[in-house]
Amino acid sequence: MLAGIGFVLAACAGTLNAQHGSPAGPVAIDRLAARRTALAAKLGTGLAIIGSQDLRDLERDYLQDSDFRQDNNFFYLTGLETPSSWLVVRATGSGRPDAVLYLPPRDPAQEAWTGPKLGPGPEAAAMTGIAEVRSTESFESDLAAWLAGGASPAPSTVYVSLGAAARDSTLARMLQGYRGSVTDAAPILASLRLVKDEDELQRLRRAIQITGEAHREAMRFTAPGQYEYQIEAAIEYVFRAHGAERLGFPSIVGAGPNSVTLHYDKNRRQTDGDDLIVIDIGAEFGYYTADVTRTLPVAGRFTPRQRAIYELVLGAQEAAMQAVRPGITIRELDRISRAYMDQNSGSLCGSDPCTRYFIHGLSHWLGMDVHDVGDYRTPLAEGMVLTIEPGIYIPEEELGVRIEDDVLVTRNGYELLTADVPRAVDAIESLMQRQPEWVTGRP
Ligand SMILES: [Mn+2]
Repeated sequence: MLAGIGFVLAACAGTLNAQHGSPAGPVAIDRLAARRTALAAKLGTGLAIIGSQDLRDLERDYLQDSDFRQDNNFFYLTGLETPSSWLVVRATGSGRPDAVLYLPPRDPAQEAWTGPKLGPGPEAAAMTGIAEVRSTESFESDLAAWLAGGASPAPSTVYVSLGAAARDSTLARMLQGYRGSVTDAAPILASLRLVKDEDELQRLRRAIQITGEAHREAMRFTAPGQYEYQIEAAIEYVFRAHGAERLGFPSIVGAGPNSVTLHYDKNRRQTDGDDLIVIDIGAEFGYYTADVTRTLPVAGRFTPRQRAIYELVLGAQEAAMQAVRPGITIRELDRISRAYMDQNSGSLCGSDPCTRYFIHGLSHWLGMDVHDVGDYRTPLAEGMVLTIEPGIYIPEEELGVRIEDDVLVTRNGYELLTADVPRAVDAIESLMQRQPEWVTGRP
């Protein structure tokens, strides 16, 4: 880290955008335009204000691009990673919505530290398909004019997605004199994001592929005596080597007693040959995250007891998965999975079925957030992506099993996006006999 000498570099041309060179590439502008049109169609006579994220000040005064992640709603509608920006969208009744993008003016002194930033101008217009790009300096006066009506009728409702929470008071001040209603834009945006378009599916598929490769490496790599963090390191090496820019969530690598803690992510234990290890991981690629869990026998072979519990969980997962099709709800899938476990537990967990050890929900939506936005009462429809993840956790035996896969709802059923990550006992055991390919040696 350099010390703070106040020099100024002329900003270089080109590479004006934080996402320039992103392994995922830019979002196609026709996709972005279609998303804004879909949003406008839900606004009626309202107006939407969508804020971006601000830079994070992790190391006071030394801002770094790598700390920055754009707000999901702002990225969804603009494809931009520019901080401290606003998007305003309004329906016009003529098909094409009014959209105005506000970007901060460029700041050469700051750019000397954090690199060139996209500013207001034709380049931003070309990247987003939004013809009207202005400086954030005119945001407040423009907004006042819109709220007052100006050339067109005043909006009946203002829908707000803040992006950065810190701007709550600023926006509240700007909206002070406004006489219509102000409401949260989140439910509308969630309903749009729940059904993935082609660009989103491409990103999700890649995130899932990378996560699958990391799981296969973890199967080859894992051996007794390793620390959980060493397995975590092998996984995250594969993520980064494939261009994943972040973790979708902290990697959960929990062996033995830690396998029964649902969100254990300290990853400190030294593994033992008798352990099962629950590995729940997701690479983030181009703002979309995978979420895939496998449970392995650290020694490479399941004991008969571990195998019996594992296969019960697998059966409960299959039962739910086979039922995935448009029209069914997550609540119904959850019920199918528990009914399977009720009927197939035998005496594995004593006189009561093992279902009492299945202590979390079966599914969640997946997308830009690992627990993605969307109303859980919504019946499944083509283009939605969800996880299917039953589990059994028996603390008194230090025995936890979770199996989690990612499923795309299709017109007639589903596509298993995680099909190439071994799930059957034999497939896992045979891959565990192999040597690691990405990370050499077993520390
Ligand atoms: Mn999950």
